[in-house]
Amino acid sequence: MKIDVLTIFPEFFKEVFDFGIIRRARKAGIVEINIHDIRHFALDKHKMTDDRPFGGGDGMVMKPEPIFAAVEEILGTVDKANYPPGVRVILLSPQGARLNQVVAESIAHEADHAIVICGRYEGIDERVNEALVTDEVSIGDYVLSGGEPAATVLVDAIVRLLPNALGSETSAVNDSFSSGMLDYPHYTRPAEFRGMPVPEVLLSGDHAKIEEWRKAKALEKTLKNRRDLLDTDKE
Ligand code: 9D3
Repeated sequence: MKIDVLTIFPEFFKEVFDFGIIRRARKAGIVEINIHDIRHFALDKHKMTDDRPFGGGDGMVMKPEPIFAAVEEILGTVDKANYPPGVRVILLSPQGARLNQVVAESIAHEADHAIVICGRYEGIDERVNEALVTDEVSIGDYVLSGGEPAATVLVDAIVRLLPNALGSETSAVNDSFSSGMLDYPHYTRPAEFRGMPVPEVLLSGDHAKIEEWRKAKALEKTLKNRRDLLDTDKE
């Protein structure tokens, strides 16, 4: 899979994709991640990427021309109807559909080329959305300063789902949200730490009882922290 990130802060991504699963996936050729400076595609001599909003109001809006130019150079077209199959142009915006595991899976499994556009300022000229974007995505209901931190989250969620990205020691099958339930609590040595013992059942060697305990604890935690995951008709 190829992922191209468009940003006015390319430095933001200097090291963030250089660790763990993403680093290994890049080294193994499972994913190629390129960061592009939107300013590089600005047309005017001052390399302006933003301008004042038509209709008035506070703040600045990202201009369409540099983003169209970037997508045209990367894809060879700005005609959404004729994008090659497997192309997704993803706009990260507070107005997007909320990212979840199903969205991440649909991108990881159906796309071989993702262009990720990071917004800044108050927003992006809506013609970018209309003409270029296939998926408008938010990572949740809180305010970020821009799309860049959201892009790191999206890329991470996608890359770890690519075939062979998770070495043999890890598995995506048991992940929270795949099961619709949060994970059970984990413990390692020492068996007693600062007066806090590990639950005795985990030391018992009784695997049926351990399984039962883990299911109960997962349910308990889900009820406490994420009641919404247990609702029968979600979203
Ligand atoms: C005043 C209205 N605000 C929109 C809700 C303005 C505004 C806030 C934050 C405009 C842009 C931003 C920057 N955020 C993102 O670009 C963003 C984001 C987010 O803020 N939360 C969750 N997901 C995302 S994805 C991109």
